[in-house]
Amino acid sequence: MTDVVTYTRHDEIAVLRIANPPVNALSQAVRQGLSDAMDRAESEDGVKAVLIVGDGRAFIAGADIKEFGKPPMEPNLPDLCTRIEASPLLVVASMHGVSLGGGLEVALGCHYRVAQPSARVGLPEVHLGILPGAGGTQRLPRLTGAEKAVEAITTGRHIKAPEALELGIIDKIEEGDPETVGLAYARDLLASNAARRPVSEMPNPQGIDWDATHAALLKKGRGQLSPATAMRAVQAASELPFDEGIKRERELFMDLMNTDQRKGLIHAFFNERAVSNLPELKGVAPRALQSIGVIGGGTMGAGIATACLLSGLNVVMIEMSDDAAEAAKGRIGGNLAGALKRGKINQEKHDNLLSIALEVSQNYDSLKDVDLVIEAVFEEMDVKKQVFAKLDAACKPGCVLASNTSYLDVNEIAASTTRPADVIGLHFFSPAHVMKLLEVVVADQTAPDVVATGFALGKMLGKVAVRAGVCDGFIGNRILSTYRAVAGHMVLDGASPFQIDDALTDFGFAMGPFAVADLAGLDIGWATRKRKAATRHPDERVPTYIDRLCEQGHYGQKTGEGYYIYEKGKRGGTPNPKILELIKDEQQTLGITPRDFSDAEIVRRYMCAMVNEAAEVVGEGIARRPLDVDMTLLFGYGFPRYWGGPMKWADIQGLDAVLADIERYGQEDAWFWQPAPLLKQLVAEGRTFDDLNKEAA
Ligand code: HSC
Repeated sequence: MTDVVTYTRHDEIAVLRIANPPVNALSQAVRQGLSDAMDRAESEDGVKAVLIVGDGRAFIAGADIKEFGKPPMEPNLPDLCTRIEASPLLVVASMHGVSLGGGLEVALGCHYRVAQPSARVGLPEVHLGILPGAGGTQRLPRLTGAEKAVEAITTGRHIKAPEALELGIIDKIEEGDPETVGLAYARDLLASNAARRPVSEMPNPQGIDWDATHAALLKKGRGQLSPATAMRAVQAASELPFDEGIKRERELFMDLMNTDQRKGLIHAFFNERAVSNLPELKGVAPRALQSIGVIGGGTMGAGIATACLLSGLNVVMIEMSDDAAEAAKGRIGGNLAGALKRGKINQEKHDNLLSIALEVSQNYDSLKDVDLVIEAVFEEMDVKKQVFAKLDAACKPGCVLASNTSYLDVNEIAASTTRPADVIGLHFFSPAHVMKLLEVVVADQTAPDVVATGFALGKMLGKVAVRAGVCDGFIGNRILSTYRAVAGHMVLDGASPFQIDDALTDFGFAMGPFAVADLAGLDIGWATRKRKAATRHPDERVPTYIDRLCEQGHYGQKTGEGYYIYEKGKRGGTPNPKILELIKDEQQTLGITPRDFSDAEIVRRYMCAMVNEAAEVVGEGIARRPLDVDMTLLFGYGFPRYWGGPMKWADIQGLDAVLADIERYGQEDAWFWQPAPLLKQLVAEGRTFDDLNKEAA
């Protein structure tokens, strides 16, 4: 027996308790412990039933993800589930907290399942790029039917106990200590002479239209393989005897295990958690946070206020006039109505948030008691400085003064106050109550506990907070401007914006760069180009064909015309033929003979530009670790999660191959394609970005 599984006798019942904190993952020691304990229960006189329970906060959260990619160790999980199910004893699972992945599969290997009312179950393996590989795809559909199993397995969603009961996944809900509840249930079953009930012996579920479902899943997954592959395993449950179905599940599981997508998704899983673990913040307590000031009630300010309200913080919003205050209240009200509609809050909470937790004022004195204030006014340094001078005068000592600037110099903003140590950048992404990313921008003099407070706020709001240093655009927007630029270069050289958007959505991006530009408003890029024109390097290639469209008052989605034409009532747009004409004119003016691009070349150039700039950002310390870049792009820029982020993508391609391509592109445009020193160094040393992540851990 191992330490992580204990065995105790309660008359006729042997209790197997798993204690492998924090979430009872099924490590080799746990699997061995369960297997040994089953042997012991079966060999001891008088044992008639086995009860499996978990210690701490969960029954079992699944296979131990840290073991993936390492040589397999016996006993393997599918065999363990089969072994439990084949026991001549009556086997019961008493589930609390979460029973996920292999955890639910162990429970499905038991003959009966009782759960706490608050318990949740699920098979979330597809989010890790794999499928339930310990019989889940074969046993679950025998209980729920194929359609419900496909839905549960391909979404990986957590199912609450009442629904799990309705679906037949569990047999009973009972509140109380899980061991006490499980023992009582096992005793009842023994008293009523209940038979062993192996799910594998239940009839095959009826089939559904497998091919149509497979096609729909591929489309919905935007290139992600695991949901559609998992569906094929459920199909096997419907069409094959149990043992053959298990074999098919194993084959499909191994296929997925060997994919880059599995590596990318597991990288995302661990680093989504690691990103907020900053060595410099160990032992640094954040300042108290109860009430938040928000300056400016536009889309961004209203989104920030909504996020704070929904997380239980009081909000004081400052606006400049009665009309602006009313409009701000309206925006927040609209956001909260959305939360009400989606069932995130009830009517009473909605009303209280608007009438009690929110105060909209035109007077900075109303901020005197707030703990942290976030400025979300017009993106202009002078305007920001004026606001910070007022905040400096109005806010109490120790109040954190934050700017939501997306690219301005936070050091300069901080220097305009008498308390630069209290000043920080908190860069939200629009809509701020929806988007998960928060860049915590640390200026030269920002105090450590102010940084810790930025991360604490991120956690309270359910955001993925990433530490960034000060530079134009911080981590995300700085990298964005580089890969956006290479898309422009490819248009000048012959790829159409529509081909580029399609190639990148096929790669897995939520949207291509030109559709994004339409959404953001073409006037924004136009203004930036005008502002930067005077200081632009002579070798920098900047397409200006789109300015002709802006001059005619077409700014993208908001005016109905941009790269695409948008018809009222229709989702998405259709390519605007004018664009190709404008591009042709510019190519002629510049003397460019357009050439063909393959989709693969488009993706490669786009990704190489992204990785090269990201390596600069890490090399300069703007991002501390490559994983900070990966999480920024995943949670703020629609980067496909199954690639893990641009740095993980580069590691998977091989950094030497990425560098070689950058150097080759540099033969055409030496100004743009300058290999980042960090990239060159890693290639010379034979190391990867992930090595840097590990060294920083
Ligand atoms: C699986 O089960 C595969 C099987 O179907 C088949 C295998 C067959 C193999 C066949 C071979 C022939 N493992 O999230 P938190 C850590 S795949 C290891 O902050 P919360 C986590 O990293 C698995 N570690 O807490 C963190 O560590 P840190 C399917 C795991 O309360 C700590 O626990 N299961 C782990 O917000 C706390 O986590 C899943 O996908 C695991 N399985 O959420 C479930 N799970 O403190 C994944 C967690 O060092 N887990 N950790 O940072 C979750 O969804 C969430 O962690 C919970 C807890 C909801 C469990």
